[in-house]
Amino acid sequence: MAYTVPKLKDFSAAALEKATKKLLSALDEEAAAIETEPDWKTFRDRWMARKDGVLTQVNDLWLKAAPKEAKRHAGQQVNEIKKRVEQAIDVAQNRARGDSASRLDSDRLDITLPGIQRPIGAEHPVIKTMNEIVSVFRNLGYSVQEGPVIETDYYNFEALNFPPNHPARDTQDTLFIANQESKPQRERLLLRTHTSPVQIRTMEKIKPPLRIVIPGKVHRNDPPDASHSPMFHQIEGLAVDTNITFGDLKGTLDHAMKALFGSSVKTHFRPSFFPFTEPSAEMMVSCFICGGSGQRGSEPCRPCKRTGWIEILGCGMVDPNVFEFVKDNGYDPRKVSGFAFGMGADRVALLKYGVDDIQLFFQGDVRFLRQFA
Ligand code: 2NM
Repeated sequence: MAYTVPKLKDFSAAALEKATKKLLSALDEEAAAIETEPDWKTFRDRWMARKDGVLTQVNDLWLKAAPKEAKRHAGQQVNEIKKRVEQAIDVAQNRARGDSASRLDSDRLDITLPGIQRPIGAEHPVIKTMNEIVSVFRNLGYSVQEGPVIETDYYNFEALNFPPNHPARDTQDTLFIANQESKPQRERLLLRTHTSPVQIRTMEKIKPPLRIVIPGKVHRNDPPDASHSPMFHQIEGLAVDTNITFGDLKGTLDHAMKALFGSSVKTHFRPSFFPFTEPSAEMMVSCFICGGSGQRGSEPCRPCKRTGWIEILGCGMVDPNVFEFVKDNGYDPRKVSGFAFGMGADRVALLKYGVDDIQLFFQGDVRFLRQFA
């Protein structure tokens, strides 16, 4: 007859111990009879089921029902029982598994079959482009820094000279994390709209002179089309030292473009505006598709729209207001100066590979991606 948990009338130590002994011998007997996994599952559920398992019943009938003066001893017994039941279930499981495995080993495992080959994949064209750009700057002595994609308002805007409520913030359609209204504005979280917050984080950590590049994912609330994606990739660079000039900026970026697109490309700078640089510029490279002529044979050159120039990045001299936020780490705007630049890695990849739709980079279609392997 299967064991059932008795109600106790007598909660004395002797009576409890007698009842425990009886329960444990039933446990051992049932455990010894287990041979297969289904046996074991039934056994486990009979003893452990939260609703009406033997342990639950023991807890209700022997511990909860015990009078105050017997509680302590009943508790110890119930704990001991619980430990023994868990052990018995473990041991029985190992036996049930071992038995079924040894019966089936020869059927289910043929060690002479070849293994399953898993394709190892290849570098994504955008990552490949980022690595190439990074390596150009590493060769100039720049180091690589990374930082969080979820940023605070302070690092993404305020410390970069976008003051609260300043209209410059409207030019970057920011994705905010919801339900942050109870925090002070500078602590509110958002998806970084550029990798510039990492420039601030790095200047807080490392004293000048500094030469860094920052590759990474950024987000903006732009509707997707052939040239926009709400998630895209940026590479920014920053050089800070005594006496860094706009000439250093031009020489560095001109060299980088020649390394990336070929030694015959030319660069051209025209005035622009960014909140964190003054003066600011957009840099064009001569079109490496048509060689700057604007024509491909008798056809107009598409990538440069017949202008012979392609806009490739934004840059400028770091605004002294930005240095003010990290002045205490040696970035006194009266002593140091610097240049910074930022470019879209996806856009560079589109141009480099002659792809006409940025969405192709993010749809994960292997027929597209394997062409870059
Ligand atoms: C750009 C264009 C111009 C830039 C400036 C800074 C910092 F933190 F140093 F002020 N980081 N990045 C910058 C300047 C970025 O991207 C189009």
